[in-house]
Amino acid sequence: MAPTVAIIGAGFGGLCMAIQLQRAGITSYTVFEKAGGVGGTWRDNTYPGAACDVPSSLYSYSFEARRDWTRRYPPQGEILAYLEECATRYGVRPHLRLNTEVTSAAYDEAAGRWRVTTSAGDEGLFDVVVSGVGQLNRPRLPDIPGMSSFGGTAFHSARWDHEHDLSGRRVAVIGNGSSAAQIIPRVALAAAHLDVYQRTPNWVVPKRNEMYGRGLRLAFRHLPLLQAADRERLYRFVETLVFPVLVGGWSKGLVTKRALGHLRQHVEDPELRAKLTPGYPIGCKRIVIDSDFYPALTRPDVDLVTDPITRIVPGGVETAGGTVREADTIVYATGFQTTDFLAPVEITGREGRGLHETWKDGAEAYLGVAVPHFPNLFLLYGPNTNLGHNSIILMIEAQVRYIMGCLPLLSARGPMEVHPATMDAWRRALDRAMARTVWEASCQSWYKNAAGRVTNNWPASTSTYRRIMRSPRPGAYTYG
Ligand code: N01
Repeated sequence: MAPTVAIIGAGFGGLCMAIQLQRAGITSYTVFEKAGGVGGTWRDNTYPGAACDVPSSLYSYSFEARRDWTRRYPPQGEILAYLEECATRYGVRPHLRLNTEVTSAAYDEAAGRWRVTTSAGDEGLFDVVVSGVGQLNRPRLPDIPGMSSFGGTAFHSARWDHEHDLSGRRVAVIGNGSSAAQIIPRVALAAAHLDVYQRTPNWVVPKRNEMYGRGLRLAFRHLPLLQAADRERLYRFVETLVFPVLVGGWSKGLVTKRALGHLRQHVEDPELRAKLTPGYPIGCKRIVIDSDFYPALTRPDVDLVTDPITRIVPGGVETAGGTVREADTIVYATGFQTTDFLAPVEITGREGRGLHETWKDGAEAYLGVAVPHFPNLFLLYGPNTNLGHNSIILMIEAQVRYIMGCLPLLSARGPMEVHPATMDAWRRALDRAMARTVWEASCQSWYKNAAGRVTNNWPASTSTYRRIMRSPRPGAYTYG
């Protein structure tokens, strides 16, 4: 009999898992989704300018390549519509439990199954649990004194208040990461004045976001091989040019030069340019890919503020030295809680072990997918599987293929649990690879936890990951 599967989350990962089960004829699964619709991060992030900074050819499932993107870098609405279509086309919808948050999953050793409890107060038993909650699903508000005293309107970038009209307002955007870089040019157009609060400058490279003309769209639609070739070409390009940047390879100088050239081209004022020049190696934080960010900062109605924020006051933002800059609106583009994977779901494995307690020194998983003492629990986009350079969908698809390969094993041999010795060997290999990368030593980023351990990123090429994820090695697991 096919195993019963609980999937947590209906974003790119959870949907991919559901679709592959469906395609394999396994319909004994439920997708629990805390929100009212599918799409995950592409449903949550609706801020003005929200778009993907990964080329569209690489941003759909390989088995369902979308052929009518309107431009090279697709806007949020198109990606969300694509995911909604996929859920319908592959028959996932009857398996969706929307507005239902999984609050806990506990492994019942006697039954060899997972007891899944939801916010609706019900419980169900499943053979397998697959987490598709991802790494960027919980907004992180900063801890700045006085935030609650603010008299205007404030919200996080991933919870955009579309009722709030920015026209005629003084707006403060706190943060300058990938989200802020997309938001700032749009807000600058709408607001009366914009202050951008930058704590650390980012490396920025231009984004050639051409529209796909009718001819090219028709060609992609009717000549799938053409689009497949485009996908392959882009894949090879990022693997050979961008990945080496992250490990100090041949292209690091080239990409650094490109970023500095982009800054010089758009920012003439030497003082502003100096403020925007990063003091850490490129790639240590995620590289911002955007062509509109620098030009927006040179507008007369936009100021870049680099004095540290000391507190929020009812009328605005106070910086070191006591200067208060007035604001009607504050946008916290301050990122996500990225290192407490799977929080706040309470996951309990064998012998009452809590997952979060197990991960108190940093989340880790064999291949990013399996954790010792947690049989038949599989993670999508789990620890050490984020990329600094390529499409995360490639990683998710590799993980789903791998988990699909585990299903016959666990059906035949009983609940499968990665061997602690396998996990130890995996950790050592990861540590060796991580030591070559730019991430650990050179800067602060969302890739690492409070102790400085890089818990989020995959330290080798995407091709390497896809190769080792082709199929599970039965000897890596114990059964029963
Ligand atoms: O968040 P971030 P994001 N005071 O964590 C600043 C993906 N993404 O939402 O660098 C002042 O990168 C913080 O400053 P610092 C992508 O993977 C993808 O922008 O810590 N500032 C930083 O500038 C991305 O990496 C797309 O010094 C404070 C900013 O807030 C990830 O999402 C598009 C502060 C946070 O930047 C997250 O991006 C958008 C404080 N107290 C995002 N606290 C695609 O197109 C934080 N900051 C695929």
